[in-house]
Amino acid sequence: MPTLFDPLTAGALSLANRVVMAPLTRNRSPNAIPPPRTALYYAQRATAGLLVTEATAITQQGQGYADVPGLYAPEQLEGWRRVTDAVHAEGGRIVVQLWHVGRISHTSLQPDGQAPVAPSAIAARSKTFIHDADGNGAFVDTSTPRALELDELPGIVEDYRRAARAAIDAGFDGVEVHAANGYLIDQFLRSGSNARTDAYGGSIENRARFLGDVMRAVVEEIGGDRTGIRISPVTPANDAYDPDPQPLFAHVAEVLAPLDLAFVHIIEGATGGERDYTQGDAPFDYAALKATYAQAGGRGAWIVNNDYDKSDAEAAIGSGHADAVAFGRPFIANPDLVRRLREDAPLNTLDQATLYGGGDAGYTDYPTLD
Ligand code: 8OZ
Repeated sequence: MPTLFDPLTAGALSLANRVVMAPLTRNRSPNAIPPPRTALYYAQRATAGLLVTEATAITQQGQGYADVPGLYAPEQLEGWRRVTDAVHAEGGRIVVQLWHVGRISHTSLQPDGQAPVAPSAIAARSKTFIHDADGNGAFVDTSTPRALELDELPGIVEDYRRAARAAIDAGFDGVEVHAANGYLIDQFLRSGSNARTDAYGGSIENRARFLGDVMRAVVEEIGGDRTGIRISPVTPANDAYDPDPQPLFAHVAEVLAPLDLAFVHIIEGATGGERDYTQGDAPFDYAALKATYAQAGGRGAWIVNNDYDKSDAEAAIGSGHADAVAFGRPFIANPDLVRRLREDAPLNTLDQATLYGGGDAGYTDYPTLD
């Protein structure tokens, strides 16, 4: 029976252990360019079996928050090259999370101050973080989006493809497509945000079509064995809602299965909250989802996430519930989390005040055991 500290092959990625660093938004990339300190931050955490970067916008239209990084301008890619070089120098593996926020944005962040785009013109009851007219940080309501025209969708799929290619060119070992937490792909999936009457709305098959288009384009470009996906079947994050997630995500599993992915990464329950949170009438059956994926021929590592501690993680891997476990907040405060878990060492506590925005404090200055 494997343990948390055994190696794992995930497609083309050979992981030294099964402790994954979850994607964590830190809002420390002014002008969407990861600064030099970001290379140090990820390199400090390179003993993780796999690092998944913070969500990274594939285009300016995909931006939804102040100071989050991008993957579409040369200076952004140079910033990421510093990161991948630093992580590889430490022997780590790193994939970038490809992000389009859809309606979770604000006109002030969009090209020419336009409305954000979404499957339908339904505003999210959600906040985002921007710089106001005086340059001060402010939490504001997300802007009402406009519905994407059918003929705009292939262009966004191409944006994902281009970003995947740029990621490999910048030295990443692969990509994780962000299909979770109420952002664009998830907005298409869930009926609460998708009221389309064309081939991308209505039935489960139609609502999952955009996800399939994006995943096939990325896989065609860089290979399934360097591609993963993150989903969150029941999270209410960013006003995500669907009354019947079990059949919806069973279909998603069937769409993903033929793509020979490196991994599927699942947020169980409410992102950053209760793991047993659910939407719909019954508790979500994650084992059934995994079984559907396997029966449909799905490959790669099954990574679970959300508030796991060492004993939960060992149990999940020992029972076959998962192949690897992603840790989020504990990795911010503990660069040497793998060693601390292995040695049952105490964990540093997270400083909430330095989570979003700022410089080195609460970013690169958390102590290791040495
Ligand atoms: C926290 C703050 C802003 C964005 C997600 C990318 O929830 C995020 C995010 C998290 O997936």
